[in-house]
Amino acid sequence: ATNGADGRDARVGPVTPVLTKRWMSPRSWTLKTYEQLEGYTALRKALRAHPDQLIQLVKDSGLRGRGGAGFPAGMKWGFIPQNDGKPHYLVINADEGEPGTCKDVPLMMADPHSLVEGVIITAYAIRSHYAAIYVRGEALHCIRRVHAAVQEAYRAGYLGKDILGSGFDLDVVVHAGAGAYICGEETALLDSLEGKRGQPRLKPPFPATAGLYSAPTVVNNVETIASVPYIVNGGSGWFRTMGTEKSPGPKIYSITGHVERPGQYEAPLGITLRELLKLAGGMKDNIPLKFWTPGGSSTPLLTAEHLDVPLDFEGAAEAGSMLGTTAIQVFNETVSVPWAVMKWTEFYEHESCGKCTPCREGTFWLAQVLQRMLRGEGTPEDVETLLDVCDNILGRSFCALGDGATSPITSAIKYFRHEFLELCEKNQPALAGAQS
Ligand code: L3W
Ligand code: SF4
Repeated sequence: ATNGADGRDARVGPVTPVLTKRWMSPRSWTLKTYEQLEGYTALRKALRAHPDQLIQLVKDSGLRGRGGAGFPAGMKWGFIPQNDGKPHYLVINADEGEPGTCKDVPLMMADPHSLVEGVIITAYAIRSHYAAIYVRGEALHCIRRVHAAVQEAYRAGYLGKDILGSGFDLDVVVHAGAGAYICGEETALLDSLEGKRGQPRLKPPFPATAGLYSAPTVVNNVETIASVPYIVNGGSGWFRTMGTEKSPGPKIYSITGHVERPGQYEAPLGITLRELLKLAGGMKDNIPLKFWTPGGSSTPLLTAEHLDVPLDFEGAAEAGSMLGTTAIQVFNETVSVPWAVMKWTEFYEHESCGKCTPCREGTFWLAQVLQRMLRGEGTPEDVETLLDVCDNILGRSFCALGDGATSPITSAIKYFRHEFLELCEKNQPALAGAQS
């Protein structure tokens, strides 16, 4: 497929599985299957290279962080001081908790060794001898699976002392989170790993300068690190044949909601929702699309007008949203927008860590006002109140959670103000959202 919408970039490329290519193989999560399907060949190649060459390779590939922000991975690795004789850490953010996001857990369930191999190569590149994989606590099945893969890798000599006779040592621990969304924020995650209550730290300093135990630390998302072995084997040029100039490579889009076949769909960055819907079997029961999120509830929602937006970092931003985690949540015409927004807001109210006032108090009041509207007790002024509270959160909160909480509300009012006003004018309890 090509994005084809505006001819902006013809390099989106074919929908050829890369990250998901082993997912349908029998017992794809085992070391045996992984090794039969090129597993750990990239590690052997990487250990023969100089760490700096690997950092340059990832820089050249243009790989950008797959956790939401799209920061260039190679540049992040390059921030780690080299040959300083001090500890460096690699931490994998596997705390997948963004509403609608379901791509890292499936990846770890289906192909955990691609993550483990990526971890070893990355640790070698940044000269770290200790890595932690911080997995979302609710995903117990996933914690067990990644832990089993790490144990297999130890037994096979891919982890531990003198890996494959290279002289490089690495220990990896799998750490279970305790169910807080905020621990997906990288510095809260680091505090949690250190045994403290998970709350965001002031940035800068960024983790690359002062991270785990104040040592230089690379924090990367699961999908980012699982992409690394393919780049080592395929080369940066091959990686750049997929996706767009500024957002190269393949991506796992998770599609939930009113489509015929919800699930994970791998495609080059820059694919459009129109094309993804074809892969997902179209809209469920042919009921038309009303609104959707490109990357979880923290990314401003879009409408049926945006079906041809290229889903890469630039395309989503130009459309007034964000690529985020590529968690596409699709809602059809049966869904009340204010109802969906209220559910998301209740989530942010619950998950606000309470450290800063705009988010702690603001998310509480946003939920109160939305609940009042949905009970049929709102007034038209409540719409302005919502926008005013959002204005006092956005850019005034300590971390991205506060900003993210405003996205569904401000974007919903931008496109569907009439629905909020109608609710207030009818003054009767609204129907809960979709029936299915
Ligand atoms: C060194 C600098 N490092 C930036 C690093 C920084 C981080 C990365 C991106 O938020 C987004 C958020 C959510 N020197 C640096 C530097 N870095 N400048 O680059 O940093 P940043 O601050 O742009 O973003 P972030 O704090 O990582 C992530 C959005 O993703 N999101 C949420 C996703 C949720 C999950 C989950 O559930 N686990 O991923 C969805 O859209 O709103 O905007 O590593 O250290 N000068
Ligand atoms: Fe905590 Fe919210 Fe403030 Fe982030 S914005 S530090 S989640 S209270």
